[in-house]
Amino acid sequence: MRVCLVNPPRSLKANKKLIDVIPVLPLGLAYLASVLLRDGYDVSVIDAQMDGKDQQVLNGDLLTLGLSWNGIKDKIEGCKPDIVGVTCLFSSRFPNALHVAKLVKEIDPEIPVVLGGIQPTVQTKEVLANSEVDFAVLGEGEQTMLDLMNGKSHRVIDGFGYKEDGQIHINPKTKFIEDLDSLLSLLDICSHAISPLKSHVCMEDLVCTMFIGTV
Ligand code: B12
Repeated sequence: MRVCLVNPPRSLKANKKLIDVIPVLPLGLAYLASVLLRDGYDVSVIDAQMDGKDQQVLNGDLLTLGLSWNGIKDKIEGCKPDIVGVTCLFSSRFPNALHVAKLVKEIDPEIPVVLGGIQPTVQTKEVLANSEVDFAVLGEGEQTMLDLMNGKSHRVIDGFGYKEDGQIHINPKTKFIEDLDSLLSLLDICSHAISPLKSHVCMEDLVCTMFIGTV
C-alpha cells in the first residue's frame, strides 16, 4: 500500500521577518514515515515547504511559501497513493491543509485523506465536517496510523475520528506510546531515501540537535 504524507505550504502576513519563513523539519511526518516504513508500507513525503523553499506567491497581504498548488497536485498524483496523510501542526495552517485535501479529492475522490496534528486533535469535529477530510488523528499518530493502514475497525482505533452513515464519530485518545525509544530515530530516516526529509536533516542540523540531541 502506498502512503503519501504531505506537509502543506505556509501562508503568512507578507510583513513577517525572515526568521518566520525558514521551513522547519516536519518532525511528526518523519516519525510517521519511520513506523510505516518499518511495517513495510511504501511511503512518500511531500514537504511543500522545503521542496518549494524558493517559491513565494503574494495574494493581497498573504504570502504563501512553498510549492504551488499545481506543483503539489502533480507530486501527489505522481505518488499514486492509496491514502494521503496531511499534517496540521498549527491551527493557522488548517486552510492550507484543507486545500491539500481538496487537491487529493480532485485527483480521485476515492483516495482517503487523513489529517493529523494539533488542529485535528483539538477541533476534530470541525475538521471532519469538511467533506474532503475522511479521518482525523488525535495526538501522537504512529500507532493510530498503523491501525488504520492495517485495516483495524474504525470503531476501536484509539484517538481517531471518522464518519459513518453521515455521522461523525470520535474515539477519544486513551493510549500513549510508553516506550518512546521503540520509535525509530530521525537518523534512521536519513538512511532511507525520503529525500525531502533527508535534505531537511542535512540543512537543519540545529533543529535536529534541538529535538534529537545529536545529528
Ligand atoms: C516544537 C514546537 C514549536 C517549534 C517549531 C515546530 C515545527 N516543527 O514547526 C517552534 C519553536 C518554532 C514553535 C513556534 C510556534 N508555536 Co509551537 N510548538 C511546538 C511543540 C512544543 C512541539 C511540536 C512538535 O514538534 N512535536 C513533536 C512532533 C513529533 O509531533 P507532531 O508534529 O505533533 O506530530 C505528531 C502528532 O501530532 C501526529 N501527527 C502530526 N501530523 C500528522 C499527520 C498525519 C497524517 C497523522 C496520522 C498524524 C500526524 O503524529 C505525530 C507523531 O506522533 C508544540 C506543543 C506540542 N506538545 O505539540 C507547540 C505548538 C504546536 N506551538 C504552538 C504555537 C501557538 C506556536 C507559535 C504560534 C507561538 C508564537 N506565538 O509564536 C509559533 C508559530 C510557529 C510558526 N512560525 O508557525 C501551539 C499551536 C496551537 C494551535 N492550535 O495552533 C502548540 C500546540 C503549543 C500550545 N499548546 O499552545 N513551536
